[in-house]
This record gives sequence, C-alpha cells and structure tokens, in this order.
Amino acid sequence: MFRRRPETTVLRLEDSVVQVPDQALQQFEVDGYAVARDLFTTDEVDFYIDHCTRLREAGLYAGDFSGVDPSDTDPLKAFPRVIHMHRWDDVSLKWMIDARTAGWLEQLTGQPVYAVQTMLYFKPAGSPGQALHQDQFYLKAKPGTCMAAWMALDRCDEANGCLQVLPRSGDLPVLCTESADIIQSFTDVTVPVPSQMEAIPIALDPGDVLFFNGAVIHGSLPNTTTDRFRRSLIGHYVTGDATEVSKFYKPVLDMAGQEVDFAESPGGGPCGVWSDVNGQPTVKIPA
Ligand SMILES: O=C(O)CCC(=O)C(=O)O
Repeated sequence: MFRRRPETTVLRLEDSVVQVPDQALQQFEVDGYAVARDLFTTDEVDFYIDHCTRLREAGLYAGDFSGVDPSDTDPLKAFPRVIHMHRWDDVSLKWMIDARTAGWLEQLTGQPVYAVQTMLYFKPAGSPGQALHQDQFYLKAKPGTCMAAWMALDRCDEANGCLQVLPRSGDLPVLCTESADIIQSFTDVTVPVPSQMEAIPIALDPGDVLFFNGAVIHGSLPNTTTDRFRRSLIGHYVTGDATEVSKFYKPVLDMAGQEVDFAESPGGGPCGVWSDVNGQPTVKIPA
C-alpha cells in the first residue's frame, strides 16, 4: 500500500536529532556538497564493517552482475560492490533512513527527502576508481534533484581512492558524457572537466559522511595501496519536490521506511556541454 505524499514541505528543526553547522550549510550552498564529521560512532562503524563483510561472504545477490569469487585476483570480482541491500537487509534499511542522515539531508536541501538506493563498496587494494560523473545522469529525479550520503567505513584518502568532487559544480545541468579510461575506472563513461577546473580529494575518517547533490561532478581514483580496503556505505535519496525517478531506483521510501508513490522518469533528454564565455568555462545546452 503506498503512502500519500506529505502535504507540506515545511521542516521543523526542533524535531531533528542533529543541527547542521552554518559552515556546512554555506558550503553546500556554494559547492553542492558538505561533510558531516563523526556522524556515526567508531562502535557503529565497527558493527557495519563486520556486518558488511559477512553479507559479502554470504553469497550472491541481485546486482552481482559479474558474480563473486573471493579467490579471484581481480579485486572487483573478489569483492564486488553490493547494491540495493536495503531491499532485503534490515541493517542496511535502518542505516539508509537513520535520523541523523535524514536531519542532514533535510537541512541541507530545505525539504523532506525520500530514500531510493543503498550501495556497499569494498574497493580493496588494486581496485580501479570510478570516473567523474553526476548522479542525476542515472537517477533523473524530477523536479528537484537527488542527494548522496557517502559514509567512510575505512580511512579514505588519495592513496586508497577516496571520493573526489569538483567544487562549485552543484548547480550544473546534466552534462553530455564521453568515454572513460577503463584502466582507471570500472565505469566506461565520464563527464569532461575544463582544464581550469580540478576535482579535489575529500579525505574522510570512518564515520564521516559526505553529502552531495545530484549535479556535483564526482568520482574516485584507483586504490593504489597494497594492503588497504576503502569500504564505504552509500545512500541515494531524492528531494521532496520530486515526483519521478528512474525505474531502477523504485520503490521509493520515505524516511520512516514506508513506500511512497513515484512516477517513472523517462530516459534521454538534453545534456550540457562546456563552452568558453569571456574566458570562463560555462555549461550550455545546445538547442
Ligand atoms: O565510491 C566510489 O568510488 C564512487 C561512488 C560514486 O561515485 C557514486 O556512488 O555515485
């Protein structure tokens, strides 16, 4: 049974278990991302690492497109990512709709949010990264946008392939993609970035969460260490004004875990390309 959508989008800060610092709100306004340090405790992180390890060991899941073989020398085959665990794993569901995450998402976006996806990355030593992309390319939440909550389970830095983000990309339209370098990335499409702009690494400690909107250009470099995992739990959400999302992300849940009605977003649509306006890289959508 679907729940009716709430009539109001007014948020009551006093109901929230967290208060997002002004500095994070300001950074989100400018850049489209913000970091919540220590949002989850060390004990919680230890619990998630243990749970996620057992979950991967337990077998095959829908979304294990290339199978799983712990003895394979290809790190992505030995430890493939797990997707949409919240659909069958209660721990993942509870993590996805945790009140602290909800509070951050709601205060950053100024509206309620709905939850659509969980992902678990192991990214062991030697794994490729993920080429720069925008999540809205995939989720197509409309109107509004999608949001990500990316939680570090290990210390994440440049050596083990932390996330990188392009500052001030949070207001861009969805860009046209091009082929990615599939030695560096496990995905085969990317978005171009003008030479004057540069994605920056976001180092996180276990329990820190990086929040970013669906326009932010982001990705990750390979894990070049010989002995460190870069495990992370990722939740994807859509903002409360959205009425449609790509089929892959349905069913959509409210932050109490109840299914809500959403239309299926059609594929395709226009995409932006960089052009030079008075020496400044600017995205235009060709007519
Ligand atoms: O964790 C990564 O390396 C990339 C994840 C990502 O970019 C995403 O979930 O959109």
